[in-house]
Amino acid sequence: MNKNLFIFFSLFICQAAYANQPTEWQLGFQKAASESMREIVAFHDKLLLPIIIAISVFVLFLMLYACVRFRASANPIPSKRTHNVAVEVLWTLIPCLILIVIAVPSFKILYKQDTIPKADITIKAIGYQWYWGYEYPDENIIFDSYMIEEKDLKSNQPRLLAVDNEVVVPVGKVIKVLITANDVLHAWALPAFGVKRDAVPGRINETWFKAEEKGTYYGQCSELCGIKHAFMPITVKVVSDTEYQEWLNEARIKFAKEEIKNSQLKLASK
Ligand SMILES: [Cu+2]
Repeated sequence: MNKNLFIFFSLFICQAAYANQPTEWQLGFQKAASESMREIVAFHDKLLLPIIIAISVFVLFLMLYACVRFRASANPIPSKRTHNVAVEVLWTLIPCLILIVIAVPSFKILYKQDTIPKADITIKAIGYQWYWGYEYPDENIIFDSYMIEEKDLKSNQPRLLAVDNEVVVPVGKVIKVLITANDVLHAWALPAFGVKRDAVPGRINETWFKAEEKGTYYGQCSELCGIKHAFMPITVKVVSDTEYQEWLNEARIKFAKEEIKNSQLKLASK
């Protein structure tokens, strides 16, 4: 009974803090971990939600009012009115004004997301059926990132979200992400950073984020790409500068690009 009550109430109560991944009975957004996402959440909570609620309440009131005021029993002779210029002007103008009020901050946020600041680190994400491949072009690092099967999960790893090779980035740095695909359309999305871009074969899309807190952040492919679309998650690990350098040192060897490995082998054999 208590559990049912909890579930019932949690449907209506907005939970204050989310992890960096979806949670059970979640209704709102994940906790924002970047400035862009904070702006998106504020735009939704402070502008869209009040407008949605006001319009819904107003329409409900109009429907109830019309049902009572113009019911058949109180109006034996129905009105024959068909037009009312004042009302028609109002119901055209007011929605236009509402749309303009929404458009201005919306475009502001969109343009801000679209303008990529000077990048500290560039990574490239390539969508494949059905996993993600990553490159750090400046570091000559390349690796694939597969979902971990349920039977192989460790206790702290979430189902359908954890991957074998995570993307590692330092905290507080501008990360530019180049996104493309090798076969069909995919989309690289990380809700906590407010990032989502289509991965299109033969084309490179760009986006960026600046993580504000250390932690592990989970996202998923967000463009229906085939039978295993649900099984190509995205994991980004945000770490401190020194931890990132340590990871880089290991990754440069472990995930070295083939041609570099070959050239090293050639050098070694000489
Ligand atoms: Cu997909």
